[in-house]
Amino acid sequence: MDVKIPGLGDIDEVEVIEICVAVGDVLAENDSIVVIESDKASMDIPSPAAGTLKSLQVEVGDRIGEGHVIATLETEERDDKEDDTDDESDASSDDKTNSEAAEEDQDDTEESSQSTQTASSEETESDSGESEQEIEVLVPDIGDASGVVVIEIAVQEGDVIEENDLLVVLESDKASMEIAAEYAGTVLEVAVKVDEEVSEGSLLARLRTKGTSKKSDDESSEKPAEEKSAEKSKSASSADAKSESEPESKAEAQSGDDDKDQGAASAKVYAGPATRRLARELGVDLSEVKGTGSRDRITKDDVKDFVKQKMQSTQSGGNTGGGLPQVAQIDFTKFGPVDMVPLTRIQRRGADNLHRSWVNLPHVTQHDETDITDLEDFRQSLKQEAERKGVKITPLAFIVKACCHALREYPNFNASLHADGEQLVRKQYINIGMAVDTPEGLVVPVIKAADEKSIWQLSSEIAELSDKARDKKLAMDDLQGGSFSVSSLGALGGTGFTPIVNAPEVAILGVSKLQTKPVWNGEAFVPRKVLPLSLSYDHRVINGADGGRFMNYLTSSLADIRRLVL
Ligand code: CAO
Repeated sequence: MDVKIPGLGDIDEVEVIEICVAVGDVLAENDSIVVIESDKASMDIPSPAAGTLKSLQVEVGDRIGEGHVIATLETEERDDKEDDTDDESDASSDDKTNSEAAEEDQDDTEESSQSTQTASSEETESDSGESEQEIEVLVPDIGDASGVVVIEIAVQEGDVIEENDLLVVLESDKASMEIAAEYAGTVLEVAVKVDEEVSEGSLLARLRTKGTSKKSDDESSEKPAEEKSAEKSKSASSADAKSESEPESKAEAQSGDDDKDQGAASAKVYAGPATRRLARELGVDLSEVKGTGSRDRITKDDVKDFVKQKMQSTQSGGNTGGGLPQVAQIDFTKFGPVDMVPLTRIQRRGADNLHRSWVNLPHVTQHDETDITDLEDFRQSLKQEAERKGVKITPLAFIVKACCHALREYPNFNASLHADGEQLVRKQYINIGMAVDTPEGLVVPVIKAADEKSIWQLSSEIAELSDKARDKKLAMDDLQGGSFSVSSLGALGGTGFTPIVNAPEVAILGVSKLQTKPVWNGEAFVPRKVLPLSLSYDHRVINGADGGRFMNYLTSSLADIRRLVL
């Protein structure tokens, strides 16, 4: 099937400005093949059917007219027909149908372009003696396009505009078109909104003009009235891609209020409709994209490259707009032999989570110590009973229990900052995440409803979850729903560390190794078992005084565990 340039209305020649496909590509119906541009509009030429691109008959820069064959497509329908050698005539009639369709397109365009109109009220004379006219700017001939949407409005009511100033930009499936003012004057009304769907003849705006445009004056001296009216309409509503490519146009050069400037700025972007559509879908601001097409036109590939670059710089922790400098990539083999050890999936995911938390949350860590001599005496006294029950009881169960009490007392620690940054989501449940060191990396299973569990239950659940974590038997549910976390390095050592908050939680308690220390009791130094604690929190939610209060509550609960039954 030959793909041809469809009817172009009153345009004789267009330039091929972008080739969107390559020979051999498998195309879906309506995939863009090329983008053409006239002095009035740029337009995608879509594939009329699904198929494989057999050849391309044009290059960027070619100037071609209506009916020109731009590509040959092998459609599935055609394949079937080629298999059936008796049916060659069907294949040629297929082509004929295509060219007939193009002719029909052209007929439609010509017919509707004649019906384009700009209605005007009667001419009046202003106080200064100058003639004034009220002009209605209507959507012009938009060919067979459907679903034409207003994508930009460059003026607002009361604006004083010059001839050729941009008024609105429309976009259909096939083209974007700029509607410019034919006359200098004042905007009386903008009758549409961004994203509104319009069709041929819809009212876009009303203008009060001062006299007639220079162009119309010139034309009026040589053309009959009806012709003048039709051409005036076309001009006022011209799909003027020229102003996309020529930033010196009046609309763009004009300075004025902010809205207007914004409209003009976006009009400066030189890109075709498919590119604009893609940019909108991906949330890309085209004014940030550098065009590599002819005359710096932004192509679809430019938009994709822009997104790719953004993604890569985010993933590599590069300059993401947050001003984070990239860590230098160094070839360490220059300094000696190295081993490359792949990270486990858990390590990679953990690294992502920790990095995300670290860069997004302003962390503060507060350190304190608590005397858990009595707690330890009590724990030791439970050992035999624990053995009978088959439960190993460590300080961690008491620490989790004390945290639950502190979280009830200070609910802001058992919360998350809402995505809108304006609300705190306080959780009524208390689920404690527990950092577990496994050969595969760090995992954080969650003790659900920890506040409702006894020391025995907490002890057995801590052991059960850490065994499951090390045996890789945790279910998804075991890893979800935490509202506060505890990370205990007590069995390993250390006097304090900075745990990273497990966002979107807002706080985490780090536990280091208890040590027997001499503690002054008012009369003498006595040996006491002292446990170091480190509380990290999201400073957007919790301030230092809150942190201090939470820590005091926690240390006094652990120092005298009778408080946990209060
Ligand atoms: N001080 C001194 N001894 C401690 C202690 C502390 N703070 N906490 C625990 N211990 C003791 C225990 O009592 C136990 O001794 P006994 O066998 O004599 O009773 C021993 O250390 C081993 O305890 P454990 O580690 O088996 O059990 P736990 O309940 O203390 O901790 C778990 C369980 C899963 C938290 C732990 O095994 C673990 O994996 N910790 C590492 C967490 C981690 O990697 N955090 C860093 C994350 S990055 O922020």
